[in-house]
Amino acid sequence: MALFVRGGHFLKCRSDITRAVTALQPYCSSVASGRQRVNGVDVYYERTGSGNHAVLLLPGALGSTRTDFKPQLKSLNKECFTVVAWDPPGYGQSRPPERKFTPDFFERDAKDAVDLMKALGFGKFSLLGWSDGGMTALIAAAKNPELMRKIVVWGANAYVTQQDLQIYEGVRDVSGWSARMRQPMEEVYGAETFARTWEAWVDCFAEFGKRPEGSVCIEVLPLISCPTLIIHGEKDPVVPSFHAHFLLKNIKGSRLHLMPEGKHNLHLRYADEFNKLVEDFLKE
Ligand code: TYC
Repeated sequence: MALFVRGGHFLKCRSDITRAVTALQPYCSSVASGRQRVNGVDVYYERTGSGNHAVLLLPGALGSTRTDFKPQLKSLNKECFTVVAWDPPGYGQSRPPERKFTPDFFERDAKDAVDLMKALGFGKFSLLGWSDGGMTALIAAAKNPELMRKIVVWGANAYVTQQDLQIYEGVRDVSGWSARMRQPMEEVYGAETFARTWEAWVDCFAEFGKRPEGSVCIEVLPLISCPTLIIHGEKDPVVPSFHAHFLLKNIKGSRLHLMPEGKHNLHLRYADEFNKLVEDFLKE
């Protein structure tokens, strides 16, 4: 297994990781990056902190460590937590392979996410999932209760309605996106691959819409038994708030925190508030 520290330092074996990352903290960014073979794919991940509570950050659709989680990797408490962020297979720097949006892609991501954490040597861990990453986290938690400490999901939905599908159709053509939204993705994928992959994502959700109740993961929600925090931005234009209320109702013992000014990217726009909220929940 290889692990790279940003800044060019290369570490060969796992026994070196903790010591070397800790030693580098005073000199440079303490975020290390590495690759781990998971179910046939070289999965890219970043890692920071040395706390005994391990946490995996799961990005949104086509998202990646680099585009989605900078403020969390920078500022989540490094003494309490060991924070890992991954690029799911086919996203970001976990390419090749090319991303395939088969009907079971969330289940595959959930298995790969859990297998990554196991391969990195974590026994029990928490999941923090944004949007599509939230759905992946819900499925992973439902299927692996013995491995879960806690989960946090935000901007997530367990099913799609016709209203949701209309929203997705409205953003199918990425040439209509603002440069601010489009550029980071085009930097990761190149313009042509990004446009094509995004359309494939929209097509896949249109297929989910044909399932009973438009389910993405409704049936697994009752299997979630770990403490669950749902966060939702009340001004989220792409995932309406009723989705968060549905999750609250269908996940035992879960709680919902609404952010009145939050949109879909609330963890980036209100990073300090978000990080504090999540840390408090994870530490309880
Ligand atoms: N679940 C989607 C995601 O992971 C939600 C979304 C859809 C966000 C369309 C933005 O333009 C968008 N990102």
